[in-house]
Amino acid sequence: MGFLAGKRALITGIASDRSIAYGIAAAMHREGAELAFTYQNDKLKSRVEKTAAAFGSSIVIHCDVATDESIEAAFTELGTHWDGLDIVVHSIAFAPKEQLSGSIVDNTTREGSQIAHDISAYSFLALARYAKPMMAGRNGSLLALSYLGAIAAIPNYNVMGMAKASLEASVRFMAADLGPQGIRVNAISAGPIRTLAAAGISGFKKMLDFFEKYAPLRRNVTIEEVGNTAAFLCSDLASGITGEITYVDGGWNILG
Ligand code: 0WD
Repeated sequence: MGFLAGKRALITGIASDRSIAYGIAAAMHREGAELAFTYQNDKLKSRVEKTAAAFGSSIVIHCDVATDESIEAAFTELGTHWDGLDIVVHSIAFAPKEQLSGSIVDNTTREGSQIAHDISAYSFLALARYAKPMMAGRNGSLLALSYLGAIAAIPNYNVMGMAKASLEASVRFMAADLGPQGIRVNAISAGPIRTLAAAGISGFKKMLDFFEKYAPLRRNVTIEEVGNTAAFLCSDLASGITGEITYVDGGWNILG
């Protein structure tokens, strides 16, 4: 029996089978969790349906985290399938592409900053608010995905670094807020992985090469490795861990 047997997990942020959320879904499925999925728009619907089917799920729900209405409707729909929820995975980020290169001071617009923070940071808190009633009394777990740009000035990551810093602060505040109700809140800070979202960051290929050359493990990490860590953090094996940012980056963040 897997270590997530009996757990129900809602997975957001699948855009392809290269998505980090796909690796997380695979690991959670392997460990015995029941899964439900959200998709952002009609373009992604059939792809997410296929993924869901591959992991034995038929629960595929629309959720664009840009609006509270969409989030609320998604949890209402989830409630028609499940009477409780143990895990929510937030694997979502977005900033307009032109915000992710060059001078942060010259290029970051007020609107670009608002969008990046809204979709990439605030939405984690918004998901938690609507998930909370379904998670009551179940030792639930919320998980978000972050990146080193939250704490270091990585070239071109720019406004997304600001948003990830906000996301990591949210993890700590949410953990303090929800801990008394038995809900844990954590994030994984993953090393660079070639996904659709990553393609929007200029110089990304160079970053992958750099990691391979200099990270302590001398290679890049995989969505399977992030998935395994996510499964652990959201399981009862990690019952004493909350408010933490766990690095799955081949050790890159320890380098001076
Ligand atoms: O190197 C990487 N790929 C890293 C990614 C390193 C460290 C962290 N991360 C983070 C990302 O910042 C993000 O938070 O992992 C998370 C997942 O990213 P991913 O797996 O790299 O990217 P992708 O496969 O593109 O999935 C992200 C998805 C979106 O995909 P696209 O490419 O279509 O923008 O986030 C979803 C969307 O499906 N998304 C939304 N979902 C609901 N509502 C929204 C939205 N408004 N906006 C984007």
